[in-house]
Parts: sequence; structure tokens; C-alpha cells
Amino acid sequence: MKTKRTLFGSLIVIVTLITLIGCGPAGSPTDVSGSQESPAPAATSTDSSDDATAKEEADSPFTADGVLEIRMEMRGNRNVNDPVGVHIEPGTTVRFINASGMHSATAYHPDNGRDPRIPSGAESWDTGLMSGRNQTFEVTLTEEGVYDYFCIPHETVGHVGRIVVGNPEAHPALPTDGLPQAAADALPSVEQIMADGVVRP
Ligand SMILES: [Cu+2]
Repeated sequence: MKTKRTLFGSLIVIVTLITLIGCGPAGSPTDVSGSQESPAPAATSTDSSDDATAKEEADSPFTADGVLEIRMEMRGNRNVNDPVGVHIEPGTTVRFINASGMHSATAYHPDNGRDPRIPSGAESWDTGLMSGRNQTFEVTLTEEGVYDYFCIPHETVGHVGRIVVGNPEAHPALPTDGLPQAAADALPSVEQIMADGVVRP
């Protein structure tokens, strides 16, 4: 029924157009009727495998050129890193993005006034307090092992993250005894990170 009505509607449009064109200067009626009929079928012919690939890419925290993007944001009354846990290969660049609110990504390291929770040979980093929307900071992690980092204003409410570079045994996760309870609770286990690759908050 619907198709019939649409066809009938199109016919009226075409007839009207031909009539109008007939009264005006010489035009091209075939072009006009062609543009009336073509759009509808094209919209439904999307390949489902393209959809799956697009979804996978949208879900991945990695950019096309292999940069790991970690979004720091407020979700309701929580402050999260997304992903909160992730496994990467040595030499991967990590880009912290301040998506909403005011945060830092600060390595647990004596340079930042804390006991170290990153591999001994690794360079410390501190984004400093980032308040600009979509402000970014990049660090490239080369030493293998487990890296923990925290957000200066929100560590005590569990705004922390963990990155495993290469083989976690090279520098295993340390006991969380000295950390605020919420921070200790928020750090995903190395086992979960190695099993899932990406752990969402
Ligand atoms: Cu924060």
C-alpha cells in the first residue's frame, strides 16, 4: 500500500513538473524526474560489515595511528579515566584528554612527591592540572611493566588509572596498602587488564 501511494505521489509530482517545465523555458525533464526517484533506495543499502567495523573503531581507545587516548571526565558524581585499565605495547604514545571537569594524570613517582608505582627505569610524567575542555598531554611509555597514575584533586575519591606496558612481570603491580581506599578499589587488576586488553570504568 505504502509503495503504491508513494509511486502515485511521485507520478503527480512528475506530471506537475513536466507541466510547469512545458510552460517555462526549455529544460531537461529527464534530469528532474531522475533526481526525484533516486534518493530512497540508496539510504537502505549500507553494508552491515562496514557497520561492525565502524562500531569496533568507535569503541577502541586507539587512534588509527596507534595512539592510546584516555579520556578524563566526570560521569555524574564520579571522576573517571576511560579506559581505566589498558594493555599497550612498549613505545606506544598515550594521549590524556581532559574531556570534562578539571583533572590531572600524574604518575606515582618521587618526582611527583609519591612512592613509585611505575617501572624503575621509566620516566615520570605529570600533566599538571588540566581545566581546558579537550586539553591534551602526551607521554610515550617504553619500559615494560605496570604503571599507576592518579588525578591530583580526585585521588581520594578513586580517580586513578593503570597501564600495563608489554610484559607486566617486568615490573609487577605493587600492593595498594599506602593508597586511599577508593583509589585502591578503582585500580583494575593486572589479570583483568591482560584478559580484556581494555577495561572501562
Ligand atoms: Cu580527576
